[in-house]
Amino acid sequence: VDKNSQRLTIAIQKSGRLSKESIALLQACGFKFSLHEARLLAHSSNQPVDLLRVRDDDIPGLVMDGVVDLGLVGENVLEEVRLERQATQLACKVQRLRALDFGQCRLSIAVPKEEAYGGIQDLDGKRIATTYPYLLQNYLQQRGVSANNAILTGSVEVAPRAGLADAICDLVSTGATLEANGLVEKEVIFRSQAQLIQRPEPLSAAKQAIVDQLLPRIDGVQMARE
Ligand code: PRT
Ligand code: ZN
Repeated sequence: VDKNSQRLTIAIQKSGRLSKESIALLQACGFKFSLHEARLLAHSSNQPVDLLRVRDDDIPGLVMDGVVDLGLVGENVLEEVRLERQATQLACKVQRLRALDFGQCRLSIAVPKEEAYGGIQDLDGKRIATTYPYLLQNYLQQRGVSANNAILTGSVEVAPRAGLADAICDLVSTGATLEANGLVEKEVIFRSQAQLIQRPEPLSAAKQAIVDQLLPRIDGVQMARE
């Protein structure tokens, strides 16, 4: 990515739960893209705009570092990366431009259904499997609970049954995954939806003009489908 380019660069998730709706929103705002499955970069044919398609976890850092101008990412990932970068003294500022009407979910703590649960203090000294260690730690610390974050990178929901953890902290939307794994949701620690974010430093006048045109269009598209 050329930082001096006059083309506005927008990072979106390459493939996953936010990809389709991210592209659909930008298309509804009038940007034309031809996407080639294998390519990282997609140029708009009718605007000086490029899409950078990456893993969602990389989007906040790319925006915070000013490598890209805008990003579409879940607030859960944004907040986790912000806390992580804050703790490691990396740049962690972004401008939040809009909350978007997709990607809704919550980050929750769940325990096996056969376990009695009287409140968060019951997790003191327990192992909790998660891929969101900073959000979890933040929540526990504020409540004076010192749990042992068991950081797993995948299949968090099977951790209790596999004897790897006492509880989990994972994203939930319908609750079907918890149910299928014999887990019950006990604490909602973070509510999330997709967000449009912008790098902290001001944009060039040319790029700012595109953003000024984009935002009312997003509002219009979202209002129309409310
Ligand atoms: O490859 P990459 O790193 O880009 O993708 P990823 O696998 O990390 O993310 P992906 O595509 O699964 O999710 C992207 C974003 O979508 C998340 O960061 C959230 O902001 C949002 N989102 C919304 C969700 C869900 N809903 C969701 N239900 N992300 C994940 N899930 C998973 C959850 O982890 C659990 O495994 O779905 C399962 C639970 O769903 P229910 O319906 O059974 O409750
Ligand atoms: Zn991810």
